[in-house]
Amino acid sequence: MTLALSRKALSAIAERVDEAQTNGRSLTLPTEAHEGFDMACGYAVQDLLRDRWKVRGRRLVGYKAGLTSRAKMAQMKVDTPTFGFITADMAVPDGGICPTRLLSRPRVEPEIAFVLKPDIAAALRTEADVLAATDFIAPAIEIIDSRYADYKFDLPSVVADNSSSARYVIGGRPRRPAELDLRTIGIVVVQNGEVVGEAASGAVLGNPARTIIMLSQWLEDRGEALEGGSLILTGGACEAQLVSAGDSVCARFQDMGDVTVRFV
Ligand code: OOG
Ligand code: MG
Repeated sequence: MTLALSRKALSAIAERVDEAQTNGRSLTLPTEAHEGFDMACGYAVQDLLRDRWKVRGRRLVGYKAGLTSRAKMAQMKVDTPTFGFITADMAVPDGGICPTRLLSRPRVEPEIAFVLKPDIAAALRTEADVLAATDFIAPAIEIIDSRYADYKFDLPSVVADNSSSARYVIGGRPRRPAELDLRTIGIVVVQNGEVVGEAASGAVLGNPARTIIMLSQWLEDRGEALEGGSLILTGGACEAQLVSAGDSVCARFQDMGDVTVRFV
């Protein structure tokens, strides 16, 4: 496939995104700076970013999907889910502390996380395939960040910014898939003692397992395959909330326990 930008131009963008992510700096949108920057360019930058991370020894542990719920699509004014990669060093322990110094505009969102079994089928096409391939499901808070100044947002640029990934907290009480009805888990987000978000797990594509089907298909289309053991964040179930130093956030998941994080 021919891309609208040269490999050199895409590498230069990946370098700038990497620098902004590492140091909490702001960038202009690639779509404003480069004529023709589209989704294919966004994913090409994301791949280059992943290569840079690997060279630095950052360990990839799985994937994130974004914009999989109506609430998130409406909040960000888009209608297409996106994907990204997550690494071991993005994890914050449950009940732990998340420094904000290297984040630009952190936001939190509650997500259902899946951890796949070590050996899984090459392609997961149905909900039953996903559940059979799942080791356990855990509640999560994703801490997203955008490196683009003034909250500017468009899909190709966000994809180049690894779908706004920054940190994640996995916690609560992990459950086996057979113990849950993934369409109806109640989720409440509490920030500094106030309820700021509510959803049912089915807000994510009717059933967050469908995120994994989409992810599996997306990987297959690009000649890759979902790896056994992957951790997958299935997408925010309700609107993301801005956070800053001093905030405490707790996401309460029905029958799955709480996930908490404090920002400093
Ligand atoms: C894009 C990332 C979206 C989700 O769960 O919907 C995402 C953004 O909102 O900046 O992670
Ligand atoms: Mg998310």
